[in-house]
Amino acid sequence: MYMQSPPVNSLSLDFLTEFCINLEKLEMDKSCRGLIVTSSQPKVFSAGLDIMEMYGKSPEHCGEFWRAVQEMWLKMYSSNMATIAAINGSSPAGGCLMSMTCDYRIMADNPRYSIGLNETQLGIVAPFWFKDTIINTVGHRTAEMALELGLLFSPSEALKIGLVDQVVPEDQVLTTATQAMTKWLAVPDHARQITKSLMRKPTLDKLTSSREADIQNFVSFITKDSIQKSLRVYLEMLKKRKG
Ligand code: CO8
Repeated sequence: MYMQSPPVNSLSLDFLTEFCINLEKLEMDKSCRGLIVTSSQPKVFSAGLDIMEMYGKSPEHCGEFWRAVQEMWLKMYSSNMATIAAINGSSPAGGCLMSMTCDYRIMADNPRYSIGLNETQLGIVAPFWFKDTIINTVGHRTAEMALELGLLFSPSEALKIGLVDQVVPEDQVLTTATQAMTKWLAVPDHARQITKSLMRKPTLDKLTSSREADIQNFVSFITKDSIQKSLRVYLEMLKKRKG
């Protein structure tokens, strides 16, 4: 699946809705056993959640948006398909989350690209299921430090802490992903799927059983004046950096 939402594949409500519809189609297609997610945008895998969906929006809109973010995570993290993220560009915050929902991550070896959960740098807090996902990926201590400091890692640093599984030259990301997929698909589907569920179900169940409360938490947090101010400052910084 190629993500194609210029300029930076930010995860807007529309984008997430379409992403989930396509994912569901593939999930129901019994002939599709594996999914490689990549970006057709140069330099960026995904810039994470679309900040404009959280800035200056009504509580109702924020709630609808957050439900779509939850849905993407739930569908990806529980997918029956073998999933590989071919990370051919930067992947901050929600982009990092999306890649962590996959079974395997391959990143382009370009020191200008970065990946990580940088939420605290924006003055916002990654919710418990973002935290659980990164703990499941890199372990508790590394996750704690990465989350508190809002660290973005270069590909080689990400490889070192296990945030990605392989770093390869930029032009080999997709071919390497295809080779890796062969390995994942060599395992009988039912055995791989049940094992994946054993590993991930407790984490998935936590959100499934508290979706509404999580939406309420998000809405009351993100609509606070102080948080809106942090988002404004961050957006201005993004524009300034560009200039
Ligand atoms: N949302 C909306 N717009 C964005 C975003 C975004 N996440 N990222 C970039 N843009 C915009 C820029 O403002 C710019 O807009 P314009 O053209 O109008 O000036 C345009 O996209 C292009 O951006 P850049 O010029 O910066 O593009 P580059 O190729 O130079 O850089 C990067 C690409 C590295 C992706 C860079 O844009 C970047 O660092 N973006 C910010 C990434 C980020 O911090 N995302 C965090 C989003 S929050 C999240 O995902 C989890 C939130 C959890 C919520 C918890 C609350 C309780």
